[in-house]
Amino acid sequence: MKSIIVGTAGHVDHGKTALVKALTGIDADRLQEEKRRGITIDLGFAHLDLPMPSGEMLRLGFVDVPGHERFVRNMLAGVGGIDLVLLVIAADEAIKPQTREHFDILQLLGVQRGIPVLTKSDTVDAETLAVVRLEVEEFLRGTFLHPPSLDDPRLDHPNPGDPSPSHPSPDYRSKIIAVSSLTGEGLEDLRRALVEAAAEVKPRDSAALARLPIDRVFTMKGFGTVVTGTLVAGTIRREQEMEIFSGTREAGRRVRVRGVQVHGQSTEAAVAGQRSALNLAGASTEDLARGMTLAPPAMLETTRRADVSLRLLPSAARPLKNRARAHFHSFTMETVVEIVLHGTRQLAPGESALARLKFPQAALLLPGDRFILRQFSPVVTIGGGVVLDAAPLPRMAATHDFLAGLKNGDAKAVLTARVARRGHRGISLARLTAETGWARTSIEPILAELLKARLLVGFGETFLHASAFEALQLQMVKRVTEFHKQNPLAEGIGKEELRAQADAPAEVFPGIAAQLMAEKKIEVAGDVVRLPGRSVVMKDEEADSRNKIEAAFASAGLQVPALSDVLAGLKIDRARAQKIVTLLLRDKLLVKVSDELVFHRAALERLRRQIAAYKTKSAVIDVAQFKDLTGVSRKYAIPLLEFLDRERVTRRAGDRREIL
Ligand SMILES: Nc1nc2c(ncn2[C@@H]2O[C@H](COP(=O)(O)OP(=O)(O)O)[C@@H](O)[C@H]2O)c(=O)[nH]1
Ligand SMILES: [Mg+2]
Repeated sequence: MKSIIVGTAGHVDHGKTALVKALTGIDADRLQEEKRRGITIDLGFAHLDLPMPSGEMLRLGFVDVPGHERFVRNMLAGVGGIDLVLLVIAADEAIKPQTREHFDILQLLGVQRGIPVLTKSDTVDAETLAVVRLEVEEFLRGTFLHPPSLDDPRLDHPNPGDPSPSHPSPDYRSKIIAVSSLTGEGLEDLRRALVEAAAEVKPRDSAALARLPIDRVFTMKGFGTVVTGTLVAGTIRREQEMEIFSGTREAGRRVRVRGVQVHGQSTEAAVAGQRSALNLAGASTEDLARGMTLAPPAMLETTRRADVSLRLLPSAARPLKNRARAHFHSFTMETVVEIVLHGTRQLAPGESALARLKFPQAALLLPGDRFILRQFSPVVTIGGGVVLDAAPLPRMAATHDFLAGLKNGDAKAVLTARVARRGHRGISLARLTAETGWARTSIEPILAELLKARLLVGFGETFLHASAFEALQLQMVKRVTEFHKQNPLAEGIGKEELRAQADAPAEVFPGIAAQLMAEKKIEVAGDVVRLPGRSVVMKDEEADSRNKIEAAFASAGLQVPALSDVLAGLKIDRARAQKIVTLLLRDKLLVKVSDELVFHRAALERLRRQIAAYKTKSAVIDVAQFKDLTGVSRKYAIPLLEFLDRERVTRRAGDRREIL
C-alpha cells in the first residue's frame, strides 16, 4: 500500500476542514474550542483509502491546517512533511492574504505536487466561477501548480538545491477542480485527481535513518504517553529504541516504542510518508513536546550552526540584513535564528544567497531539510530555504566552494566533498551518517565505489580523500627526514611521535606506515620509523668519521689540532660530528683538558709515564722543564699541568710542581 501525506492550505474559512470531512468523513477540528468557534486552530488529521488503477490501495493521510493568520505557526508545523497539497480557494472570495502566504510557504518548502481546489462552488454562478478560475490560473502561472509557459527561462536550468520555486516535469498539469462540500459536486473529480497526483509522488526513503518530528503529545487511557507526527524518513518498528532530540534538554534521552499505530490501526512498523502514532515507554508527556524529534539512538547529532541556501520572497517588505534575526520553522520545530549572509551585506527581496544560521539552542537538522523564515514584527513569512550542511566547519570563508558542490552534487559527489573537507584527518563512517542522515547501508556501497575508483582511501571505518592521503604520506616522510637531520645519532623517530607530528589519525597511521613501507619510503623497526637504508648508511659514515677523529688525535700526540679543524674535514654534518665527539669523550677515548684542548687517551697515558720516569731524576718540575720534557709550547703546557694537578699526578707548589 502506498502512503501519501496530503496537506491543506489556504485562507481561513475557505472550506479546508469541510473539504477534508467531505472526502474522508472525519472532522479534523478535534479541539473543543475549534468546534465552538468553528475555526481550525491547530493541526487536524484524517485519512482515506482509495483504489489505484493498478488495483493497489492508496492511503492518503490528511493534515488539515489552520488558515487564520494568527495560526500560521501551527500551519508550518503540519506542512513540513506533506507530499501533496490541496490549495483551497473559496469560489466566493478568491485569492486572499493567507492564500498567498500559504502558497509562498509551499513553494519555499519545495512541495512538488498539488491540486488547486475551488471550494463552495455552490455559492456562485457559473460565470463567477469561470472568472475566479481565470484569476487562480493567473496566480499559479509558472509555479508547481500550473504548467509553466514555454518561454519560462527557469525551465532550462533546473537546480535541485535551489529553494526557488521548483518545477516538476513540464508534462505535469494540475487542473483546477471546483467542488462543493455541501452538495458533493466535483468530489469525484477530486478523488480521481488525488489518485493521479499521488501516483507521481516519489515514495520517501524508508531505508534512511528514521525521523519523526513530533506534532502532538498526549496520554491515552490504558496506553500512557503517545506522540504523533508525519514520519519524514525511515521506518520505526515496535519495540525499537529511539532517542529524543530537543533543543532545551541535552540529547541522549532514550525511549522504547511500545506500540505503533498508523491511521488509528496498530501495526508492526510505520514507514516514511505515514502519519504515525507511537506509544512510548520511558518518557512522560512533560518530557515531550511539539518540535522535538525522535530518531534512532546515537546516530544523529544536534547543531547550533547550519549552512543553508536561502531565498527572500519577492513580496518581502524590506531587504534582509546580514546578522538579522528571524523566526525559523522546520518541520514541527520553531526557534529564532541569526542569519549570517555569505559574502553579502544584505539580500534584496526575490534574491537568494548562501548563509550560516546560528541557533540559540541545539537543533536537529539534516541536509535537504527545508525551512521557513518569518519576520519578528509584524510576524509574516519573508523567505525560506534548504539546509546544505548542518555540521559546518568554523571558518565560513572556506565553505563557499564546498556548499556550492553540495548544492549540485549527487550522492557520490556529496560524500566525496564531505570526506575531502576533513583533509588529512579524514572522517568516520559514523560521522558521515550523522552529517548526511543516510543509513550506513546506503552509504557503504557508494564508498565502496569511490574506494575502487581510488578517489578515496579507507582505513577501517575512516576515510580520506586520495589527495589528502598523498599529502599525509609526503608529510610523514618529510617528518622522518627532518628528524634524522636534527637527531643524527638516533636510529629513527618514535612511531607515536611521528604520528603526532604529522597529525595523522590513530586509526589511519598504521595503514599509511604500511603503505610507505611497501613503497620503500620508510622502514619500521620495532617502535622506530626511519628512512630506508638509514641504519647501514649511519653505521658506515659514522664509523668512518669516528675513526678519522680518533686517528687525528692519536697521531697528534700532545701537539693536538683544534677540534673544529678536525670536524671540518669530515663528510658528515657538524651536529652529527659533535655527537660522535661526545660519544668519544664519554668512552674516555678522548679527554677534554681545557675548553679548547682535547687529547687522545693514549697521549695522556704516555705523558703520565714520562712524568713518572722524570720523578726518578727530580721530585719537582717547572713549566720550562715540562716544555723540554714533552716538547709542547706554553699554550699546551699550562693546561696540561693543570690537568695533571687535577688528576693528582702533580701538585702545584709556587712556580713549580711536586710530582706525586
Ligand atoms: N455553501 C458551502 N459552504 C461551505 C462549503 N465548504 C465549507 N463551507 C462553510 O464555510 C465555513 C468555513 O469552512 P471550514 O471548512 O471551517 O473552513 P476552513 O477555515 O478553511 O477550514 C463553514 O461554515 C462551512 O460550513 C461549501 O462547499 N459550500
Ligand atoms: Mg479549518
